[in-house]
Amino acid sequence: TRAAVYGYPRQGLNRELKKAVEGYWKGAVPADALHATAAEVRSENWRQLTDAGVDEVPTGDFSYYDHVLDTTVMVGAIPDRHRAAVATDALAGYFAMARGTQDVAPLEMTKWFDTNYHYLVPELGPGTVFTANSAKQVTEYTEAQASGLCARPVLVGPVTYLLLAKPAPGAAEGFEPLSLLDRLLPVYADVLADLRAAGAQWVQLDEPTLVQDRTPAELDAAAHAYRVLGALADRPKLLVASYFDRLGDALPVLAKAPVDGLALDFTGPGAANVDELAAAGGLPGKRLVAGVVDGRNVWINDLGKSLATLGTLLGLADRVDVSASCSLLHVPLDAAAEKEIDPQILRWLSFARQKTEEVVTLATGLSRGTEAIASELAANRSALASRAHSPITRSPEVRARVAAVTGKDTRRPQPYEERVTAQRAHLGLPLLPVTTIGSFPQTAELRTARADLNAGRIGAGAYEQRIEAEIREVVSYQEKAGIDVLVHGEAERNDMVQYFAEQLTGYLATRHGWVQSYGSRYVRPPILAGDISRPAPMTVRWTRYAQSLTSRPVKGMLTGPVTMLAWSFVRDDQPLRETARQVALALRDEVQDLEAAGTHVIQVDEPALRETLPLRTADRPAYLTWATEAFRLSTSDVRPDTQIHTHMCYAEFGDIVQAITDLDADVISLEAARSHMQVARELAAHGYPREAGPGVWDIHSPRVPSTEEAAMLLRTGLEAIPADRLWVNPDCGLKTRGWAETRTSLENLVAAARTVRSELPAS
Ligand code: THG
Ligand code: ZN
Repeated sequence: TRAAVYGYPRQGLNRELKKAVEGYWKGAVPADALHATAAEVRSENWRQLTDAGVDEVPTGDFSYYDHVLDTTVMVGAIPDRHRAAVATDALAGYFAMARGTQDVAPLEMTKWFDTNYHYLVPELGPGTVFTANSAKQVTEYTEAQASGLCARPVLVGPVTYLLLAKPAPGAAEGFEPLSLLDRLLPVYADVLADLRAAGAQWVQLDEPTLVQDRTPAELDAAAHAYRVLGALADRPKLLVASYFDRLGDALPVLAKAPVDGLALDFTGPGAANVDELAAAGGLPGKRLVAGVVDGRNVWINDLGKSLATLGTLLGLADRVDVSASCSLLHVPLDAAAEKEIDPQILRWLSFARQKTEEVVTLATGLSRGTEAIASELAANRSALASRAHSPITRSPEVRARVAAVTGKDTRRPQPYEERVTAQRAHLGLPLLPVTTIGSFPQTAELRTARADLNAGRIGAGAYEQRIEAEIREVVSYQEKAGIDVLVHGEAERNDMVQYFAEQLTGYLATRHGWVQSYGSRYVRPPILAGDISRPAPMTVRWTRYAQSLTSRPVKGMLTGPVTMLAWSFVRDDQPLRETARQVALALRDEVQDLEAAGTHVIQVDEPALRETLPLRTADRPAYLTWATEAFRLSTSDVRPDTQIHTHMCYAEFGDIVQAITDLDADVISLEAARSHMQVARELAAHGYPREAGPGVWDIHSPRVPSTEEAAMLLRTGLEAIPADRLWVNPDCGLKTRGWAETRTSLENLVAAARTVRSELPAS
């Protein structure tokens, strides 16, 4: 029995890689120095893994930006517009594909399954010519081998690579990247041969797209791919890995394929793989790598339970090895670095380093018997018991309150038709009212003030004065600009999820718990560790202050329960629905307090509603039911004339329009500028019965929209949404934009609203 890992965090102990990469972009770090930093991170990672006792370390999982982009380079699928840059300077060209340049657009970025990692979408067309470029894979393998390690290169598998791709610009309607499989397989064959020549015994091919619903044709393609690769004469042994869910119909396909091993996820919904594997007749003659340690959450493993699973699996395969369920890329590096977390709670937590140790312990237990790991098992049982019985995870008050929730608590008492009349009378807004999503530019001074507060260089009083000064500026600017529904600008928040987490009991913040979000950008997701309650109001002070400065309505700004869960590490000891209800009740109290403080417009953002959608369609209705219910639980206890807004970003709403309707918000603002009001049409097509503000300014780009351009978008919007239901707003919050472009853009938005209002027939 061997202990294996598929991937490890890439940033280094102190995010050295981020600093080197961003330094290289600025011209401050030469390419050589960047390469040297990268090599140090890799060798430190391998050292940690081998010190912990891992028998097979991964190579090729490391990346300067993204491993799917690395695969695009490996197979030579460079989009035409980037070819010249890549030919001139491979490293600069690589980053040009990731980030774009003045002249050339980057590859599109999207979420890696249902994680918070984002990958760069390959663009493939009928004319794509694949060529093998195994240099990165071979170099990293050779590097590990030279350190005397047993290494296993990890590649994105060919089927997954094609299924993650989108048709290149100009590809014919209906073109499917998967149709390129027979052209891609020879390139994989070349890479496998190169790795074999370099000495690799095993190579791992990751096929996580096979855990999603796949058509029979796609399953045939997978069978074909592994028939072809399996039949190669000169190849390493092939381990086909899947993760994030059960394999379902793909399991018998891979079990029958002429490959040497499968790696399966046995955590969460992947637990169903045990029965599916048994039903498929097991893996006679093959190696099974069992992902029994959850690779994407931060809780310690139940070692006894995992050993039982492993024991069952021993009867189903020729040989069983142990691993985490997926790459450890999705968890922070080291829980031991969190000196500020209560040691009683810290023993419940397991980050990449600790998960590696768990994998090794389980492999030892499986091969040498539980006596060999007796002390680890005892410590594990004690930590699990402490978590199960802690007052932190079991608050009788919170539990009683959640248990008392009834359907009535999740419905606004008045139908929408009554509310809209009361709200219009109360707010007295013009047609096409102008608002923003909530945040205003986070200036360097604000960030300095927050850093000064955290370092104790300034006191809370001085910090609060600084925030109030910023609010005064933001409010007076919005009045002058002619905006109708104002915001306070969120100067006091850095990451909104972190901001709320810090104020809720039961939530933990980490100090070093960085996880890669995309490229050089990282987040520190807070941890939903215990039962959630709100000891005191969280936002009322700032919203009330802003409202005291103006007679126009100021929106209260909150983050919704689904997004709070999606951008945190969630509890694994109760259903998500339960955690969502706890968070929703805390937000419900905040909504109440905002209303009592005179706030008549309250926005509860759910940018993550779409991205948390389960991978398999069969699991989606249950998710959407609890998700929309949690939103309503937080927003339904308000007067009819209090207007509830919500906001969502990163488009693709088509499949959740019904869920958006089920939120029962009065107004929704959506990202739309880049999809040219496609969103407005989608809402209209589904008969969305509420007010909506499809964004008319793409805030993800530094371009300032002209008045005429914004007016055109509004006119298009009016074709789908009637004038008395259309709002005017940017796509998203403005915190990443500068003040200069924000001023011009918002003034253009107000001018566009005035122009288009004047074109409306008098009613
Ligand atoms: N908050 C949280 N999770 C998120 C988002 C968020 N996940 C999805 C999406 N938004 C990810 N987007 C970003 C955008 C910017 C950054 C990270 C993720 C970013 N990070 C800073 C960096 O790496 O330099 C660090 C920020 C910090 O100091 O906290 O810029 O909005 N929770
Ligand atoms: Zn947004």
